[in-house]
Amino acid sequence: MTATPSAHDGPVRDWLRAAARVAVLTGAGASAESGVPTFRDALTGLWARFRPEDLATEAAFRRDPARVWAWYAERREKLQDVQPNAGHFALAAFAQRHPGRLTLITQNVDGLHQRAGSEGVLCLHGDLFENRWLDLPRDCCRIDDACAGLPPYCDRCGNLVRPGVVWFGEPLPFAALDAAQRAARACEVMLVVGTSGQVQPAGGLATLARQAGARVVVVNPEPTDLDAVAHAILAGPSARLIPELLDF
Ligand code: BJW
Repeated sequence: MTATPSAHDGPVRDWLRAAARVAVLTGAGASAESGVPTFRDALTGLWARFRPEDLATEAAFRRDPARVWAWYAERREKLQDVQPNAGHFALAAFAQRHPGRLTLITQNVDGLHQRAGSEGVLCLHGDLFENRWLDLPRDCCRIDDACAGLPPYCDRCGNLVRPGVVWFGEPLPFAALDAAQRAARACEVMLVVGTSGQVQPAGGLATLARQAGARVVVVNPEPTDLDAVAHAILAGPSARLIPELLDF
């Protein structure tokens, strides 16, 4: 295993050039340089200020829907002011130059990959800008006609609208996870970008890729749970390293 601060040192660019199939798994760090807080950074991460069990579980929403709704509404608001960074754009541009070669898998719910122009992004943890019903919708539940409220609700049955993200203890969207697992098994190189690797089953994709024979490359300024799975670690920020890696 090699650990370097530059994409130009070491073999990673050669691996990428030779690979017919590349999978990229991104996490919150991929958006950090856009100004979006990560979850587990000790000082600025969301979980340094909030407890996930108070805000990112279905039980928390049922207990205090107004509080959870307000927290997500504030995050949506802040995201209106941020822009994709050079890492997001480099991934989108690479996919356009090399159709069919790159599968982009993200744990992020911020929509920045899509805003940078990436298509077919596999969103494992949903989309912060989508809404869905808390309980199985009945005939009366029409999301576009939900009554304004904090959160909005169905005025016939009282069903609540919730953010379309995946909370702890909830299953990931089957189609996205299935496609991500297939991409992990099929790729020759997997880039693991800006994730602590602590959350499952997303973090397990790197192990899956390695077991299937792929080179695994971690891009992250800090040590992660997935370093042990990696063939190479590029110890730096993704907005600098991803454009350097994918410049062909
Ligand atoms: C930079 C950088 C720069 C900074 N450049 N890098 C097996 C073992 C143990 C537990 C489990 C298990 N399987 C399942 C679990 C439970 C749980 C889990 O994993 N818990 C662990 C935390 C212990 N998993 C689940 O509950 C999942 N569901 C599930 O498994 O369901 C099973 C089921 C099946 C059938 C029926 C029912 C259930 C769901 C997980 C959902 C995660 N949701 C969240 C919130 C989304 C909504 C929201 O935004 O509020 O998703 S939690 C949060 O963590 C968010 C993220 O997507 C996710 C991952 O975080 P990420 O992206 O890695 O961020 P950080 O902050 O951890 O790391 C950032 C990194 O960036 C750091 O390394 C920095 O160094 C780096 N960085 N600047 C590059 N410039």
